[in-house]
Amino acid sequence: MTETLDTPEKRRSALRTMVLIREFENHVRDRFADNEIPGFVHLSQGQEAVAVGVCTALSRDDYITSTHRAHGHSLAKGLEPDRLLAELYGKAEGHCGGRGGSMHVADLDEGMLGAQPIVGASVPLGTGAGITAQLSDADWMATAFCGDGSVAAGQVHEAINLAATWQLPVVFVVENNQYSEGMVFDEQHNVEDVAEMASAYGIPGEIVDGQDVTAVNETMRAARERALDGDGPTLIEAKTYRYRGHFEGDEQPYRSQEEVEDWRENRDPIDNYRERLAAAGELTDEEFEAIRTEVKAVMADAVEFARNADEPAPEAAYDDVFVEEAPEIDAFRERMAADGDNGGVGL
Ligand SMILES: Cc1ncc(C[n+]2csc(CCOP(=O)(O)OP(=O)(O)O)c2C)c(N)n1
Ligand SMILES: [Mg+2]
Repeated sequence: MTETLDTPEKRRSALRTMVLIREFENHVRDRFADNEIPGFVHLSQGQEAVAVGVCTALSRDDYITSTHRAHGHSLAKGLEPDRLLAELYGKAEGHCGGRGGSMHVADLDEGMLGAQPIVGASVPLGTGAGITAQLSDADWMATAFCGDGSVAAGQVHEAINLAATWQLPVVFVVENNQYSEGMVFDEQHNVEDVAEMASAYGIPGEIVDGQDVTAVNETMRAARERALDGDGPTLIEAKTYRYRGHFEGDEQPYRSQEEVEDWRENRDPIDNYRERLAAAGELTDEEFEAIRTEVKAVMADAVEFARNADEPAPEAAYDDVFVEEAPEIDAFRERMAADGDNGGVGL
């Protein structure tokens, strides 16, 4: 990771990750339709270049925060498809022991701070990670993914404003897929581009073609460098499109299937990148088929893994809910008691 896509090998690897995300979500679509996966799922097919372009620009130590549409971000950041799928199945081997599912998956070791089903909540979480980075003089930064719908939520403005004012090492990536559930972008916003909003916080706002993995990677690398240099946040608006409904089962009365087909036919991030690599003489049809075959085998194994994984023990529902030991809080209590003042804090 932290890569410029500057060699054929790295470019093929980025293509493979996009194919993996597409294939992962094909399985989620089908297994959800079969009632094998509980809850709700939101697919990101069509948006793969944003996840991969951003995450190839990050180091393993950098953190991301995500939304209800988190499968692509999670895989691009390095979560393994078998454990991610097991999490969606609610199994003990999943990243959160099966307690999170699609909309709450997190893996701190891989720098995935969590999917947030509350629209907009990924943004203050990213700002919080930025505060930690700044206070601890860290050499990592945070990236908060959010959707175009989320920028109408108050907490998003508070969090970006704070990050800008304190020059935190955070990048805000708004995936503008033009819809917020069934609401079209211009029914919800009085600006043409989300990037315009950046001027309200005094930070750069960049618009990037979210169907072009190279462009996303370049924009993200520059923003990350700026963040790590102490120059504060950037707001990146990636123009993109989701092929599936808002959730699986959405009948999509708010858009035509011709519109969806047009994006699939003409602006597909995988097809376009594949064609670009082929035109540069870096990818034959056989090599692409080999990528697809390998990814299909990985996913067949992942499905088997998820299906056969153990159900969590009922008592595991209480794991990670309460803090067992909190030396910082104990020390704080003692300090307050010694001062004879609890500072109004009800501890
Ligand atoms: C605070 C809050 N309000 C409403 C919802 C219901 N809801 C879930 S996703 C969504 C739309 C989000 O749109 P956007 O931010 O553009 O993300 P996208 O679904 O397009 O990826 C809404 C309104 C919610 N989860 N949280
Ligand atoms: Mg949206």
